[in-house]
Amino acid sequence: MIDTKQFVNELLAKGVDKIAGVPCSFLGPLINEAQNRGIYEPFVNEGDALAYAAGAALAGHRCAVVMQNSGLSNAVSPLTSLNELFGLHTLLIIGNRGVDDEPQHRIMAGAVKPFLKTLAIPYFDAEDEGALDLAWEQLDQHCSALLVNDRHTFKPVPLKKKKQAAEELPFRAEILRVIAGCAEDAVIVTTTGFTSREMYCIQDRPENFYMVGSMGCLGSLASGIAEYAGDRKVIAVDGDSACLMRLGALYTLTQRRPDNLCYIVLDNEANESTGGQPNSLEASRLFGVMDNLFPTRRADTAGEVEKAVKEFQRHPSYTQIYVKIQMGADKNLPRPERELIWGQAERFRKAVP
Ligand SMILES: Cc1ncc(C[n+]2csc(CCOP(=O)(O)OP(=O)(O)O)c2C)c(N)n1
Repeated sequence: MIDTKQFVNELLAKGVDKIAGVPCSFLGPLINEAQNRGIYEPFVNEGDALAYAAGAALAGHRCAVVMQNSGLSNAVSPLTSLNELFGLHTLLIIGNRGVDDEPQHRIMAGAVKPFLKTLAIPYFDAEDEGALDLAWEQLDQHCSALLVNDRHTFKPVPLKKKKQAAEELPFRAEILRVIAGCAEDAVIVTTTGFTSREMYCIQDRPENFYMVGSMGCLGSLASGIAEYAGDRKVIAVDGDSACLMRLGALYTLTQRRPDNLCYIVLDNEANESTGGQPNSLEASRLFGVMDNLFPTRRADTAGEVEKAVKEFQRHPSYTQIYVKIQMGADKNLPRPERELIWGQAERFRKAVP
């Protein structure tokens, strides 16, 4: 186990000013420690964090970038054609979710090391003796990576300034319950993390599709289903961080705006599924962004969500709903079984011809 405070002290001593990135639950303590010290820079996409680090390097400063191995794919373009190309070498700290972990991590978990090798990015297992020093030495020549292979690698650090729970806001599960209750035969697609896990617990059915990986792709996935599934209505439930990760997809979605699609964003201003890390420096402006792209219904209670979804069911036309929620989920929230995830595309296709 790595002493998280000492690790951050060592980073600072080496000249790192900031730790930028997108969270992974394996990196929770490290991000908490950085946030407690005011040196965490939240980004909504791993590639953006790398580009920021490149900018900092151009200005003579150094940032480390944190990400999950699933986020490496978002990071490849700036990693190879910005940070590496121009010698703006950056230390990556990668939460390396494992092969035997949840199904969505299997391929990337096995691919990370060969992939980094192909890119000529040296990597080190974070818990190995002297790993940080070795990775740091490489920065003269390359970007380099520390792989964090376990959720217990970093010693836990509590977050000092937890956000105040806004008691009047609904919880995610309350909203999902009303959506499930008025879905009728509509398809329900849910985003990465707690949203899919909660929907699975509330009401599992073959017409549900749990998009457990590919964070940020829900709107495009839902649009593909809606446009090819005839009159079948589609209700998509996204998270704010996931929506922000590929905000460009929302632009396209609002241009396509299939009549049979209702796209709902639940905004808790955080990455709750990986530990509640913030996704922005200030209060969310996502409603304004959504509303600018397409007139968006703001629903403040479960009852208002129900009303809006029922209206969509009665008179299908592209509908966008924004719901401000508070963080909070069952500590022992089950996950859909692996067999279900492996087989869910087949199950869905049979149920939604
Ligand atoms: C590309 C990528 N980066 C990071 C992750 C790790 N991750 C899984 S869920 C999640 C947070 C999602 O936040 P949000 O969409 O706001 O939903 P919430 O968890 O708050 O319900 C993150 C960062 C991931 N799965 N994929």
